[in-house]
Amino acid sequence: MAKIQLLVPDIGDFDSVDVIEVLIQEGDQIQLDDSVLTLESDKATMEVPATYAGKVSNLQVKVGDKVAKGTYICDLEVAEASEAATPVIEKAVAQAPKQDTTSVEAEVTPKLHEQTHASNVGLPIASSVANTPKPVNRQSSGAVHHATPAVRAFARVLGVELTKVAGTGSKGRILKSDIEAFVKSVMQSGSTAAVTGGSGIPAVPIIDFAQFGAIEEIELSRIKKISGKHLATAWLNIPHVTQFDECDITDLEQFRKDMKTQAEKAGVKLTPLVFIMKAVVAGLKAFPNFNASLSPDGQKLIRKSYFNIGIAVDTPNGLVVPVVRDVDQKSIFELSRDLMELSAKARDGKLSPKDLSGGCFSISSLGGIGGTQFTPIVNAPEVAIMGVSKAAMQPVWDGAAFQPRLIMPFSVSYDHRVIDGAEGVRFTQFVGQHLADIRQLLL
Ligand code: CAO
Repeated sequence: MAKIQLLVPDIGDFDSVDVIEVLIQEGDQIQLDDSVLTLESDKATMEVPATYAGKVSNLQVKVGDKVAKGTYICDLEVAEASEAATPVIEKAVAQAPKQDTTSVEAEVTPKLHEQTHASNVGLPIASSVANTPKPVNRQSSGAVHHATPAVRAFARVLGVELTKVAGTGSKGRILKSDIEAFVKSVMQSGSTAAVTGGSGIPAVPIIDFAQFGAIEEIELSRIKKISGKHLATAWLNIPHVTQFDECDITDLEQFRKDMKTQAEKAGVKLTPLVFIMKAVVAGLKAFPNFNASLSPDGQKLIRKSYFNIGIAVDTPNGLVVPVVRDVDQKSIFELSRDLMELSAKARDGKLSPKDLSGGCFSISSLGGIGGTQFTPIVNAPEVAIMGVSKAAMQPVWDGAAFQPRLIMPFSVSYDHRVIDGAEGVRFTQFVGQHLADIRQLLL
């Protein structure tokens, strides 16, 4: 038996594509051409086929990963006969990560290499010998269900698990009409047992609202679709805790007003947000766990020594989070200018991928609108986000009398795998104190 590394083949111009489905699991016996992954880019959904029949081991890829040509998917234990009969690409072998399997690549028969040169199809190789894989009963293994990407996408939209659907197409392939029939039967029976919202969670029941009155269907904007998926991913993957706090920004507000003319001369409009960005950076320096991301395997913390802050911007088409870079190195006026430019670009739909990448920590400010507190969703793979609400005058006891002070409520949601509660509240206290006395930002 040969052990073969299955890699992602050439997938066109994409160098980082989301894995939305892993259609195999360790121990599965799969057949040639069975789909092993479903990938989704902004433009298309595509399935990665297996170029060997064999037994899956050492599965490396999970839903949510990003893959590119050459990404190592898993090992396949294949029978010698199948190995010799199946096309492979030598180039792909060269790109494979160094594993035990690659060390035996030299043992691959010349015949196999000849086929490598002869073929433009397929995935990688390497070898060792063992038993012949048994044929797969894919439906019973629950791992692979024949359906085209369009049908899979359709099923996902409706929250239908393909394992529950009987395929009526050729070789049991699941057709769109099978999904429709399945949904119909679920609705008629009033059952939602087989309809899930992904990640195994129960989904909201499918209701035909038209039965209660007139309805209108409005397509979500592209931004809403993308941000919705990202928010749901973050919400499902991160154990969130939200710490509420408040700070006294009376002096900050006085300083901001004093600076108004100077700011206008510099062509910028000062809002509390730029001071908040500075205070957050001071907090990130004092509490570096907040300026970090978890490694994909969740075993390491990747701390960052740069300070780029994402700012949630409300646009007519939905929420976007452009990134202000190097906040630690910029003056208050420079930050105001960056903020004005980025929010204008966001509202005009002109943000570039660079404007949207590289953030360390995000701030969502609803302070210009209102509200007292809210629980922002961490912008994964960041580990924390600050939510800013509207400051209001409040009577504050100074030990002798009540004084009118401008109090700003804010919250910080964080990933509890990375940050403990005590550290969370120390961080909010630190940021609050720096906003209450902005002279500390000079230190
Ligand atoms: N308390 C009291 N007043 C505040 C405030 C606060 N925390 N924050 C801002 N303000 C004031 C500003 O000073 C300004 O008033 P003046 O004109 O009198 O100075 C006014 O509110 C409007 O501010 P702004 O919202 O235009 O500017 P900003 O710098 O505070 O925010 C931006 C910029 C782009 C973040 C904001 O316009 C925006 O889009 N906010 C919404 C973000 C969002 O939707 N978050 C939710 C994400 S989760 O769905």
